[in-house]
Amino acid sequence: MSIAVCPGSFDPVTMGHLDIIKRASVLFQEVIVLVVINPKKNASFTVQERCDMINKATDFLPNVRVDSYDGLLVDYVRRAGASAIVKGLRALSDFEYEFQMALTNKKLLPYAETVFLTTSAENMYLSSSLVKQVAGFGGDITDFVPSCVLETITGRLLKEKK
Ligand code: COD
Repeated sequence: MSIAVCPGSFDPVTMGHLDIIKRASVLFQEVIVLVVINPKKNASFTVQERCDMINKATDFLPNVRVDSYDGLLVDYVRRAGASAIVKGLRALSDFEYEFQMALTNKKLLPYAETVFLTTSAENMYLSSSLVKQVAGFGGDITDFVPSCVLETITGRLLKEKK
């Protein structure tokens, strides 16, 4: 069985994330979307909220499940029996950081491959921080996030700004 892990902060999930998850679900028999807890990052949504939103947004993908983790990614990948880590690449600016992580992960767990999926053109500019910035000022984020979680995200981010 081919299992892939799709890790990230997902604070919050965007259409860019969803596109990568959807495309990974075609390539692998099982995809685990992993909300990685980074204590250094000041998150707007709790881990549970982020997992709930991803669960909702990926409800139509039967081979996708959501989990959270607080540790080294390769340890989770090994324990899950996965053989791949799926990442999205937006622009050259992502490359150096992603390249460094991919090489480190390869060193730590040689059999696991990092698979990069290039962003779809319409999501190239999209990031969770951009969503937070626009929504925080009351801007329209309808095209940026899955519709089923739009209200949760706008509600929270507007309140946070007040
Ligand atoms: N289009 C395509 N892909 C996108 C888009 C978009 N618009 N937006 C985001 N993505 C991709 C990102 O490139 C990334 O691959 C993924 O979606 C998640 O993005 P984020 O921003 O939610 O998550 P990050 O980049 O903050 O996640 C970093 C990790 C949590 C994966 C990383 O820090 C990690 O692996 N941490 C665990 C600790 C560890 O093992 N560290 C050593 C690693 S070498």
